[in-house]
Amino acid sequence: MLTQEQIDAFQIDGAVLLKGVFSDYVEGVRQAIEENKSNPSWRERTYYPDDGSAAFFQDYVVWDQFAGYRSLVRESVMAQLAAQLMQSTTARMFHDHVLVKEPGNSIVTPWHQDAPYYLAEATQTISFWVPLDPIPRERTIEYVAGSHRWNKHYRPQRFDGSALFENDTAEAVPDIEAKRAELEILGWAVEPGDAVAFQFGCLHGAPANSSDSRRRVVSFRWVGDDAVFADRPGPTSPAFPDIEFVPGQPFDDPQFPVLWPRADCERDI
Ligand SMILES: O=C(O)CCC(=O)C(=O)O
Repeated sequence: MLTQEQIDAFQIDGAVLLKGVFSDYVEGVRQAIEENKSNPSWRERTYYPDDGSAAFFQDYVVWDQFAGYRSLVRESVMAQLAAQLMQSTTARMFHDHVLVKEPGNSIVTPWHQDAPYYLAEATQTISFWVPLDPIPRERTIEYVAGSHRWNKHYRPQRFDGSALFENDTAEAVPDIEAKRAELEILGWAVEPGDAVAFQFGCLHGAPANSSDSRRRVVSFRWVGDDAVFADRPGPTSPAFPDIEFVPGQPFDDPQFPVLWPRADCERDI
């Protein structure tokens, strides 16, 4: 399904657009978002902007609780694409992140990397950022091409600008807006059911939703063969307080199932 150019783009740039790969799952995921908003998990973190503009709903680790998310994760080609793009023999589901910017929501997703605040550490990582609404180029997520290869873990902040870890001495994220002309910034207009696949270490950010349409997105995170438990300076985001782990040990827990190769793949041969 994937071309070598797409695999190379993911490996070299850290982000690649995949057109229409999940189109068959759009209605199910839209329905799951409504069910999820009515029944959020304990990890839900919705921002209500001070300026009174509409909410930015976020929830995490709900992929196996709502049928529309679950069928996309378990039944679509996502696990196989993850393995191919990561160049890994396995694809392990890590978690999901639901990101709904309601019409007019003024929150800009700041430039950041995901890797510094995750429970997993790996070179084989991938998120599929899956839009459920059309998003034009000027309002879509953007990436700094190649930044996953800078060998940096910048200091993580929450999307409201607050520090994620207390007393974190890591370097702050550079001022990407000021450096736009020097960097290669990637971003694509997207349609429901497209996906942008990107590495956990790739710097990314997204504009506010200045439109009168919703901007519904779910990101699905996966890791490959080389994932281990990470040592972070505080609780990770999302947090997994019930998991006892040893940093550096293989990233293995029933909450993170290996979905590629598929258990039923004999039937596909
Ligand atoms: O959609 C957004 O606003 C940000 C998404 C993001 O940071 C992610 O999926 O890691």
